[in-house]
Amino acid sequence: MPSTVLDKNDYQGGAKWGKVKTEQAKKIDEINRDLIDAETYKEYEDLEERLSTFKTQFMEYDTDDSGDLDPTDVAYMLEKLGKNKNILEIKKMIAQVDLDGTGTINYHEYVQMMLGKKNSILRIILMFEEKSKEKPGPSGVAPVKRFEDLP
Ligand SMILES: [Ca+2]
Repeated sequence: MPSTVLDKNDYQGGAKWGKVKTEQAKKIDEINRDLIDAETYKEYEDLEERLSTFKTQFMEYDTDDSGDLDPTDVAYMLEKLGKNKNILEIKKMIAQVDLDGTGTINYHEYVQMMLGKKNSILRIILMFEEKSKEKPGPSGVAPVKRFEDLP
């Protein structure tokens, strides 16, 4: 029987995986603190809350903890939001927010995408998702969201 090989594709847990996740969280916390200090987005009164949401989202979608959202991560994200896109569409979406041209979205670019002036398809999809979470509808019947209506 072959011995268990621990490589970077083993995401099933364990101390190693936990450590990477913790490091990522720390890094993002630092960036968030800097962003709050820098006052770049001071027009957002609830900036701290927003950044904390972005952190959770980003870490959830960064499935391999690389610190960047690559096309695979974005495909996963869109799938979770109920929007399946092909790789070409995904690459186009990334290109809209990929400021340094790496073909991936780092945390800075993610925040810029969500809070910056420029609009993008990904931002619209994510904003839409956030809104639908905000109001669950006390009567139990939430309005039907039509993802097909999005670009
Ligand atoms: Ca990038």
